[in-house]
Amino acid sequence: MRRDVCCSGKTGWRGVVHAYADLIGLPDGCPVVTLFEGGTPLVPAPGLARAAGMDLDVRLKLEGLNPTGSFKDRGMTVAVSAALGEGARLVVCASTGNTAASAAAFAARAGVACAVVVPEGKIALGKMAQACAYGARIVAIRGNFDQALTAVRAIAATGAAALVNSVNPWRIQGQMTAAFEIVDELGSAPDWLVLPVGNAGNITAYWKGFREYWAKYKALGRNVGLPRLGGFQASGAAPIVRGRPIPDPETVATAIRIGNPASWRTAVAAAQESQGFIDEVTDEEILRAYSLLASTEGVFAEPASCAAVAGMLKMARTGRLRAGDRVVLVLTGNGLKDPDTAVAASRAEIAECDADVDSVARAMGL
Ligand code: AN7
Repeated sequence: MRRDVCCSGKTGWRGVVHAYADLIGLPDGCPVVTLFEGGTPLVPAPGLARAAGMDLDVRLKLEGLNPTGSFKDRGMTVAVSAALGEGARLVVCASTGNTAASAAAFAARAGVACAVVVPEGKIALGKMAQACAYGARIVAIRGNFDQALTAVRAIAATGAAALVNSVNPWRIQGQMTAAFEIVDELGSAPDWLVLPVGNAGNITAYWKGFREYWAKYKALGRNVGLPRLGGFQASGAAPIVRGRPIPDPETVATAIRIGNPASWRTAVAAAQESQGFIDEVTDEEILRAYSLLASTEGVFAEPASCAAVAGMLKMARTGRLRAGDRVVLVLTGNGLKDPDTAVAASRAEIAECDADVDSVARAMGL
């Protein structure tokens, strides 16, 4: 099915299930719970190419512009629709924050209950605010994401609730649509797709999406190509890079503070089959990229997303990129999700002054 609108032209856009129904494959008659997610812009980033010191065509896939501010909405519309179609009364997830916000929003819209299990004290403020506002039951465990996921998997296995983490295949079906949009917009796959890796569902979904689109167009006599995938973990939470689970993951990028990714195997396969790789960036590199992105491109993405920006700069430094390469960076979450890190990482000085015109002018440096 061809989409009837361009993905950055919002007129008539009704979300990813309507746009890509044939490829997502929800059963006929399944209710569609949508907030008109997806259709996010692909914005050129010449300042990042300059920072990389190379002639690159860098584009930013702004997933932070989804309805709850992250890419999770693409998969959640499908997973919650399927759960509703199967008669679920309760959806549950483990989360570092964004999955919880998205699940809570779509559950509210579907009229089903939602419980989210999060690591206590390690959720960015905006994400917690969302889960509260959407009315989810919030369970904060004294433990990490991996332990939260183990708990909700066991609970869902009893049949008490529908699990909407990315181990639910409907999540992957929805998240594939970001790959479709990129190919629709560019006319072919980019040379590289660079993204953060946490629980590893998204890199799995992108690779499945690029492959399915390639096959679909091949059958029509057109080769849209395949990208190489560059996945980046945070150094303190880099189990795939180390080749073993990390029992106590730690990183400023709390979204990807995950020590034993559920989709580990499919993430490694995606990197290998695409002739790409999974590597790491340090918290220092992530925070430097975070400031650079906002101050040079005017794009505010949360720290985990900036692992992709830091990763692209590392790729340029280490000779992985060639002049002329077209590189898409997936900015998975909105910067407003984590205001505490924004304020802490900023060197901005706030000039306080009296309210008269002269004082204001002086404070402005005039
Ligand atoms: C902004 O919300 O795992 O590799 O529980 O929020 O598909 O896990 C979030 C993950 C990247 C990593 N960027 O994606 C959760 C959760 C942001 C994220 C990732 C997440 P995956």
